[in-house]
Amino acid sequence: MKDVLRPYVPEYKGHVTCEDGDSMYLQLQDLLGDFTSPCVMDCKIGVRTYLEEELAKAKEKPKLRKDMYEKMIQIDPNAPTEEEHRLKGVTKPRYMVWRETISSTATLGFRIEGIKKSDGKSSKDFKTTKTREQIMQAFQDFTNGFPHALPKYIQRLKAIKATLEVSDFFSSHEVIGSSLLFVHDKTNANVWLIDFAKTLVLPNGMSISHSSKWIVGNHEDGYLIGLNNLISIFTEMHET
Ligand code: 4IP
Ligand code: ADP
Ligand code: MN
Repeated sequence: MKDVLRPYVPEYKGHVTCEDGDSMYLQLQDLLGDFTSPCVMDCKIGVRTYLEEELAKAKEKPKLRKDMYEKMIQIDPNAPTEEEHRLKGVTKPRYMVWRETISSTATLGFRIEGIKKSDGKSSKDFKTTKTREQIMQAFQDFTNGFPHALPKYIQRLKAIKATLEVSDFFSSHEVIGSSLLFVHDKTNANVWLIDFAKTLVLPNGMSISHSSKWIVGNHEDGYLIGLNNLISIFTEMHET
């Protein structure tokens, strides 16, 4: 709330303690509050979707995730190696990297997680939406019938980019698994940064570019790679 990014995130309304006395949750502004029958899209930003610490843990003590193996074979029965088939499990980084490469995350620095249209129909069926053309098709479908949305989205994404470039919060944090939430209705369109569960302060005063290649230990997240590609794709759609 103290950073220049404040206008681009939901307002923090404090912590609430649950009746059990043990758990707490954050209260945040409802970003859909000012919309009527909104269309909503969640895009997960960045080229990496897991923490370096999760990678270190998996290397030290590989824990096999049966649930992730199951999710993997549901999409592609040939994705696991022979050994993974035998063990009926994969490590978390193995699953997360696989998800990154079958989607647009690894190449474009973002992926579509889900879309809800104004009629209430929603889809999370974007796990293999990978190419620029496939993404553009999905964005076209999302904004179809709402011509004012494209220029508003482009303008807002550019403002987000300009603000990220001067944000102390952004330069001092790695932003993993965070999303941009796109919302439009008949009259309005807006984008916000959400989901900071895996946004961590960088170790000892370190700073990252958010745009150079990630190698183990450099903490780069590729956030600006994804944002630049989003701006480029929306701009191309608007011009054609
Ligand atoms: C999910 O995979 C998402 O990547 C989750 O991220 C992630 O939670 C889950 O890890 C992983 O299983 P699918 O989307 O393929 O189901 P998000 O919550 O942002 O959607 P984390 O907490 O790592 O981001 P596990 O370890 O929670 O299962
Ligand atoms: P997680 O990914 O851990 O489930 P998120 O913070 O990404 O948690 O929230 C999940 C979904 O909830 C988002 O995709 C979005 O649709 C919705 N959401 C999150 N925060 C808000 C908010 N402040 N206002 C309205 N909807 C929100
Ligand atoms: Mn999320």
